[in-house]
Amino acid sequence: MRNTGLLDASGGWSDGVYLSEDPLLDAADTQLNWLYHSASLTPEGSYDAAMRVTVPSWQRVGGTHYLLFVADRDARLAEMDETNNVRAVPMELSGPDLAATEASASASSASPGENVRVRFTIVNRGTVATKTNYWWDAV
Ligand SMILES: [Ca+2]
Ligand SMILES: [Ca+2]
Repeated sequence: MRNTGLLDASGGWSDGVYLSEDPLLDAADTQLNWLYHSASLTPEGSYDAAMRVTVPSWQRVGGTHYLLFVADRDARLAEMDETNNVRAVPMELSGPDLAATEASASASSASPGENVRVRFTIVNRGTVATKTNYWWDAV
């Protein structure tokens, strides 16, 4: 993060890291972590920050997502320019992809109360294994 204004930035603010499906910060994005600053930052002063973030297990996967690095995430600091506070970095989110690939029934017609034997095949067409060992399929 860098202070490109003319005055010292002080008074405390926090930066955030968000996961987004687009490069813009909005209410749909998920905050992954944040960092509070209480030290002053002189003009052209900067600091490096490192943290660990976890992609939520319920996050929709597939396609390009973005990590959004947001200075002064809750706009506590009055700045010369409020439009340059977000840096978006693209990130591919991969996951499993269950697909029903084959299905058949022992009869093509049946009446109520009658038993029919059915078979089906589920394939993981995704790029990573499922994170859980159990789920329910239904016919
Ligand atoms: Ca967004
Ligand atoms: Ca700014």
